Amino acid sequence: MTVRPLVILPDSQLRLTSKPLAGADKDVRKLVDDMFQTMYDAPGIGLAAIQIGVPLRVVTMDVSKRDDKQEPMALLNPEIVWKSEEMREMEEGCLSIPEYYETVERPDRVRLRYRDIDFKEREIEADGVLATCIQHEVDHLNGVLFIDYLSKLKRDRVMKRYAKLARMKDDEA
Ligand code: GNR
Ligand code: NI
Repeated sequence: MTVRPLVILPDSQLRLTSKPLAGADKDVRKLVDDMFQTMYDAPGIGLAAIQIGVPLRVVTMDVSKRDDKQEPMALLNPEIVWKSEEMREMEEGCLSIPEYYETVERPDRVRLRYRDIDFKEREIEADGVLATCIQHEVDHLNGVLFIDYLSKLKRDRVMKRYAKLARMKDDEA
């Protein structure tokens, strides 16, 4: 198990469409292990494989509260098959856009079809934080970021700030 470096905005890998898995072999298990390690280390409540530079449709998640038992979930080839008409607003953040938070409106509930770590097909219905997180992670698999739901003005401002931070880092190196 290894903590892997996170891909940060404005890295163009974040805009890739991730590829579906054909099965869950040893390499996929290793990827999922590294993703959990990286996600808990950050810490974050979800992680898409592209955030560690792997363009595969793999998501890890754990939305359990701090003092409760951990609830690790690994989702392979996740697909949202239903979204509620009702919407909810939540403040979102992203490990690939560190220390930036904004409110995003999304469907309040979703139904998700996915494969588990044994590649068995499963379906769950989610609401609350889990529903928000699922949508945020599935977006990553399609190259979509939560800042895409903000006004162009806000998004441009964020892009500029992170481009500048990346330049400052390059200058250090
Ligand atoms: O850790 C995370 N917290 C979070 C909070 C609100 C909505 C979505 C998220 S996901 C984020 C981790 C991340 O970037 N996943 O892709
Ligand atoms: Ni994210």
